[in-house]
Amino acid sequence: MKVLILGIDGYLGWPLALRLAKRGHEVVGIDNLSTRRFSEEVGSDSAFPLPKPEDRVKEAKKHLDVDITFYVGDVTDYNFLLDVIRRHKPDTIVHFAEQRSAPYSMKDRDHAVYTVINNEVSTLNLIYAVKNVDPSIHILKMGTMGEYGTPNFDIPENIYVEAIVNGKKDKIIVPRKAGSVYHWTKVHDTDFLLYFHELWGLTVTDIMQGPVYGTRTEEIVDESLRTRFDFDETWGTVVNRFCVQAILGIPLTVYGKGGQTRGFISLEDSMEALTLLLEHPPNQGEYRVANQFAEIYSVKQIAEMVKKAGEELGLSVEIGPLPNPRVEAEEHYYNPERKVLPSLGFYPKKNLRDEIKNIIKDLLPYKERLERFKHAILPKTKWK
Ligand code: USQ
Repeated sequence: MKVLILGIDGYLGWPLALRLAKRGHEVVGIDNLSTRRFSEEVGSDSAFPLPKPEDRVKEAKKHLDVDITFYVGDVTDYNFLLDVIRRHKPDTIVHFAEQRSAPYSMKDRDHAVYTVINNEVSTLNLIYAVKNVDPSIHILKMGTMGEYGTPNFDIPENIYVEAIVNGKKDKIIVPRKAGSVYHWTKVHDTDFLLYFHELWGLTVTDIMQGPVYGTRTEEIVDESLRTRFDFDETWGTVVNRFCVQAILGIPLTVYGKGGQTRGFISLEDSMEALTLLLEHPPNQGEYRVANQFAEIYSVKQIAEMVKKAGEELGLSVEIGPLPNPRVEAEEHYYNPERKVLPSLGFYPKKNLRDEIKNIIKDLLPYKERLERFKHAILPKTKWK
């Protein structure tokens, strides 16, 4: 299979490139390196120093004997995207090339507008490029469980659901209620993808993924192959942040009551799930939704697990609840359906409890580097 990964330099993009290349697929990627710049903008950096794109490709060749083509460029530049697709004729295009931070999108008007323009234009460019070059290309799009918010119903794994509105039954799109400008852009992506799928018969997998955690995948066999790892208030996600806080002796920043519940997945299992979805595409012209997570936990439960794991590794860890800088339900029902991935043979190989220890162990050698960016950890971005 030939796969084009939009966003190849990111937390998920790079390990997916390694995984697919190692499995014998031809891998081409595009990235505008924006997360590197944006993490600098908030006074932070990846916990693991990142090689330049050309060095990443060389290290992949050296350690895994794979050839990856990496273009530095912007997917919001339509002609550039079109050129790459025409040149490489991929069977599948993976779309990760979006601004993926909720806090970044909530900083102010400029950051909200940037997020909307980047995310919507990249998705529309992809849709039009696929239609113009080859409408049979499978689009695998990274969405988010956060499109739905935290409704009081079991989140289905379909695009449509039957509903009775004012006494009359109809098929409606599963209701969505996002909790940040970033999350709303993912809702709009789904709306566009569905609309153009129905108009032009595009083949789409829309993945609804929960927060990802972890440092390891099977292909990361050398420090030079590591994927970026963020832990600051803007780019870090909760599990990864708590592990760094445990190392630096910062009380774990549980926002509000800590009953916020999400479906988590390890980096390794995310790679496994993505590979299954890529290697088992939907039928031509089908729109497939996949809820991608492995275990459901509340933020409070995660903090307790990180505290326990940290203490077992000799760290002294406190939990320090903070007023919630976000506006979100802090106690709620959460029960998303998950059938598509298990039907393809997916079962999670990792669990949060064990992976927390691995994350801490992998980060401990970088403690001095983490100290340098300590000031970027406590939350400053407020939703209100
Ligand atoms: N949280 C804390 N303390 C922290 C950081 C986060 O209590 O120090 C809480 C948040 O308030 C939230 C939950 O943990 O309730 C998850 O926050 P997060 O920062 O780990 O994740 P989120 O902002 O939701 O976004 C991340 C990724 C995003 C992806 C999403 C999946 O950045 O790209 O779409 O996870 S989901 O959460 O299912 O929407």
